[in-house]
Amino acid sequence: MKYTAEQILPEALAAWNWNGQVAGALRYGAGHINDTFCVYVQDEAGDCVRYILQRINTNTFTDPKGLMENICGVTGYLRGMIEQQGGDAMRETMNVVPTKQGENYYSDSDGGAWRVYTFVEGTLCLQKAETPQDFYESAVAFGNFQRQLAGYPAATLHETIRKFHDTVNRYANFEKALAADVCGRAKGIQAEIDFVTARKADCGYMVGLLAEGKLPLRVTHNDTKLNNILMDKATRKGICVIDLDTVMPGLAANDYGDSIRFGANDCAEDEPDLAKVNFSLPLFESYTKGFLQAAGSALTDLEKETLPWGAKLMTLECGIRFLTDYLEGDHYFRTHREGQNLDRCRTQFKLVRDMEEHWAEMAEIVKKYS
Ligand code: ADP
Ligand code: GN1
Ligand code: MG
Repeated sequence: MKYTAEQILPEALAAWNWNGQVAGALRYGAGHINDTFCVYVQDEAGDCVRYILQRINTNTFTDPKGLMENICGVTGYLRGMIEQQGGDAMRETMNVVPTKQGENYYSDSDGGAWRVYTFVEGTLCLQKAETPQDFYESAVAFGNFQRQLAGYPAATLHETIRKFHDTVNRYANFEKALAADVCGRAKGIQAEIDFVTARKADCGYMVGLLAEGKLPLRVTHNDTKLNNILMDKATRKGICVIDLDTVMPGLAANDYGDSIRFGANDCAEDEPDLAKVNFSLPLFESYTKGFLQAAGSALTDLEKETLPWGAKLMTLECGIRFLTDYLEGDHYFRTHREGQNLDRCRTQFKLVRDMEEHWAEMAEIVKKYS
């Protein structure tokens, strides 16, 4: 992809039959990977209808065809379940809008891939929980998502990013980036390097249990940030799980853990002032309660017992990924300022340290709701 998303946008817009006049398309959301736009269409009655148009990052997701097959498969399956239960499938799962050619995505002249979803109206997408109840509701939504997909034929899913949550592999990538030090940034980050190195053995804990056959592979979301849930504005319940690019077989504790990483604190992921970065046990408890209520009956004892490990390792892994990207010159995660990936890494490591200090309490809370 040579061009910016804005440069290709007119070509992409022309690939769909919009049900009216396109009034404009503006950047939307706060994702780190894809380019997201909101498209405003004026329909025959003069009303504005919104759509989500996204350029899939094909540097990250090299097989957009397989990825879209996953999304259509999973959302089709969920649609069946939602309808059976008398729900509204236009709001409770994503709906892909086909191109003029009837395809589920459009390949542009620059090697990019674009897709359109109907906009789920009447919802909120929070960057931070405003109350513990919000966080609880997001846990119920992610827990339900996992339970609903328990019967999905996992073998038909494409692995959209290989070794996505293989923490050992993430550690190895960090070591390679450190050895290469292409930007000469290693000299300023000795404390972070020491932090990671001291936790090398930890990186293998969950991967090891999986390899030994002690933990099962499940159909998981793999990117369970709070901003990947749409909440109903009126009821504030999590109604639609979005960002399904990384739905793949994975560990239940990783879905749980990635939510804790992002949401069990009251700071931004890239907060530069570490004094403001604190792991919150009350939020941890809210999420744990919701997740176990929704998905707990489907989990084994060891899956439940290792939930704190999921929280710690998803946080450590994400910090390692931010640090690796910083060393490599910020080519993976979208950045808006100098040093942003290093700030992101530091918040994650501070949270890991806090979790280590509260390890016994975390285990107690998980036990209470198991
Ligand atoms: P990324 O992979 O870059 O995080 P997402 O798929 O999460 O991209 O989309 C980015 C943002 O766009 C979301 O956080 C949400 O605010 C909004 N969004 C995505 N899909 C929809 C939808 N179908 N309806 C309403 N908002 C959406
Ligand atoms: C990315 O796409 P987005 O912003 O939802 C990343 C996640 C990270 C997250 C950190 C495909 O998620 O793995 O945890 O940033 N997604 C991918 O905020 O790498
Ligand atoms: Mg997202």
